[in-house]
Amino acid sequence: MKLGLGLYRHMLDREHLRFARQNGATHIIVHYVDYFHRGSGDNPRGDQPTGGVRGWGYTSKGRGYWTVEELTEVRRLVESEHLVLHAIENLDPAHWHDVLLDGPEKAAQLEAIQQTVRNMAAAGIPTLGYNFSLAGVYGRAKLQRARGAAEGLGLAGAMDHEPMPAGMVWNMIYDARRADDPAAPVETRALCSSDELWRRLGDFLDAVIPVAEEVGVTLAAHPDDPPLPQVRGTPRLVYQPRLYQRLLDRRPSPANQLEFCLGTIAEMSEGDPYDAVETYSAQQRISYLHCRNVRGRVPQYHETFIDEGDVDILRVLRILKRNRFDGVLIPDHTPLMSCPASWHAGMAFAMGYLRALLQVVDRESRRLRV
Ligand SMILES: [Mn+2]
Repeated sequence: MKLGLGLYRHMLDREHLRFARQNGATHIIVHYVDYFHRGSGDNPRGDQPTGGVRGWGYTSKGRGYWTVEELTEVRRLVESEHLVLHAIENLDPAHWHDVLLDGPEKAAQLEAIQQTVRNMAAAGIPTLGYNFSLAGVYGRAKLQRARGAAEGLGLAGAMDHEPMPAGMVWNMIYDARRADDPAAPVETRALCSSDELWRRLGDFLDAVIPVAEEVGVTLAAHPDDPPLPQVRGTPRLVYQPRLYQRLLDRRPSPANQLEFCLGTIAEMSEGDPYDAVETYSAQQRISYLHCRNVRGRVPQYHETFIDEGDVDILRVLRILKRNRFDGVLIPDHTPLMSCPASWHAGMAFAMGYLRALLQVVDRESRRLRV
């Protein structure tokens, strides 16, 4: 098991990479889509993206895929600080909105994603994390319920389910002209049935997994956060632990893996996080883990510091070790600490805790072997 740190795009610099190393990280996961860019003024840069009425802001198409040159530049930067780039996390909604929405550009966008996967292989980046979701990460409230009244995200019962405006998907605006028109309709292609969304996921896997297999890239699926069956009138795919199996079984392949989000799994109304870790790590289906803790389940939960929630992280790491999980763990997000560097302090605390527990399970397994 390897310890990593996730960095947002605006953190791609030497200072943040050194911060990762100083925390004991050997691996880096990069969010290459910028959630803190134009029009995302509600996303303060020192926190995880939270989002207001414009979601996580605007995104623009560019070439429609990521080039070998730009991806190589990211890998080289990470390696220049003696770290390994394990994954790019999340596709740009501007590159695949019609794959999610089954819109007119779907065929061209599936080809563009195939190109991105080939370019990742050429750039030496082994993993693509993605979240096949229409509404995306939406609707969580800021709550002061973590230890010491620290602010974290969660759900406190009812959520606003206002439909997405046309031009928005995955909680980002891909078509500003339509989304900013006060008279524009809602995104009707997002208001589909659950079966239809599974069909769209199947089309995506059928198009992308063979290319990923061929070039040696792994796709890793994040579950729906928050894990509710519907958000903003749109269906969701993986909102119970057992639905991860449905995603894997839809296209069995070594390239079809999971970006296993422990916090989201623990928030789900059914199932048990230890069983889920056991089930998917025993199948060798986990590429990397988001390690975060929570208290409660939907529709009443809040994110906590990593050592104070419902999940016994040591128990999770022992299961992973027993099943010979050899992927990467990263902290996911943390509550904000009361200091001038809230994000850094929260991450440093989570990294220190994870590093200590990793040393414990490593020593335990060595003792068992002698
Ligand atoms: Mn996560």
